[in-house]
Amino acid sequence: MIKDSALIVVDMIYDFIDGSMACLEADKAVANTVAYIKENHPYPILFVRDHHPANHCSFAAQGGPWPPHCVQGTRGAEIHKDLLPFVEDELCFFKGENPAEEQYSGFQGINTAGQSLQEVLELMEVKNPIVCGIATEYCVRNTAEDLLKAGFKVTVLKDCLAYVEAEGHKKALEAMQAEGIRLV
Ligand code: VGL
Ligand code: ZN
Repeated sequence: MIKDSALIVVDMIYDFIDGSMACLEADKAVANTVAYIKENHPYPILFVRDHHPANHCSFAAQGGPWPPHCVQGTRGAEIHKDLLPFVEDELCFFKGENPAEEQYSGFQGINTAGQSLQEVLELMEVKNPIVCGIATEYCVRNTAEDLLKAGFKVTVLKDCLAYVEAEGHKKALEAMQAEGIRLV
């Protein structure tokens, strides 16, 4: 395990795994994340959760690009059961709750105590966050880039990612690497 680190698991949520926005390689990404956690005992483990109201602006009915997904109170908004043993409520950060705003990045996600992911990382003196999750092209990339901009040294676990499109996944990985995000 890397010193001063934390694992940030992004949107390993049913709608991105087997639901309305099922992503490629999602089962593998979840299994590899569980294996990574068991082998490395990363601490802390933070979870980002896409968590939309039913009328969210990113849904097609409102003119957005996506089918309804991760709607608050539905199974599709829940974290995969294999990860639940590692979830602590105060380390879950919700995003996309404002109906009028798209929010791909988990960086400004908020826990139920009202603390942001950024704030909690700083409180825990995390310097070297490790990111995995779904989808590479959207939430993973935006979260990793926001961390980098804020001065964190960022690592992405490339075998623990799922994606909307193979080509977009590949391009996002190349872009992140060129920006200084470490891929392992
Ligand atoms: C995401 C599309 C819509 C993501 C969230 O987490 O990558 N993508 N909402
Ligand atoms: Zn969303």
